[in-house]
Amino acid sequence: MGNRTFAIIKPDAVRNGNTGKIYDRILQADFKILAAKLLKLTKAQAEGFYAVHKQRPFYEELIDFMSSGACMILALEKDNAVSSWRESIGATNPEEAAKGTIRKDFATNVQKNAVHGSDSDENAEKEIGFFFTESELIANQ
Ligand code: IDP
Ligand code: MG
Repeated sequence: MGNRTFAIIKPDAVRNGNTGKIYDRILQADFKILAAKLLKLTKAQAEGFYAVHKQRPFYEELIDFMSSGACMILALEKDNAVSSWRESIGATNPEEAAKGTIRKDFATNVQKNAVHGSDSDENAEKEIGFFFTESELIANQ
């Protein structure tokens, strides 16, 4: 069993029809999908998930955006899953994201940046636990 990370295909990417293409990137990078759920976040869920950013100037707009439409939420497994997924998605701002990264190819701007990725093993476990029960991680059983 490898490490786990948490990913979201954000509302901009789902709306633009990029879910399948982003799934391909996930599978091409050898991640195992432990669980996946299509979910429209409530404002309260988005606020809870991004509570760490509460003081940032973009927080309110981020909550509105993240609760504006369906998200595909995913628990992923791979050796060094957190750093490997961060490498696959690229920098927060797509203008700074490396060539071939998901954000470079699918993001609209720094807010509507197509995907989320956990930033540490500790946060990955917290984020997976925020949206999934252990028994929902069915590929793990
Ligand atoms: P990350 O998603 O690359 O880890 P964070 O700094 O954790 O980046 O920010 C969380 C999310 O908040 C980003 O993915 C993006 O959607 C949004 N965000 C970050 N910085 C800005 C900004 O300067 N303006 C608007 N939205 C931002
Ligand atoms: Mg972050």
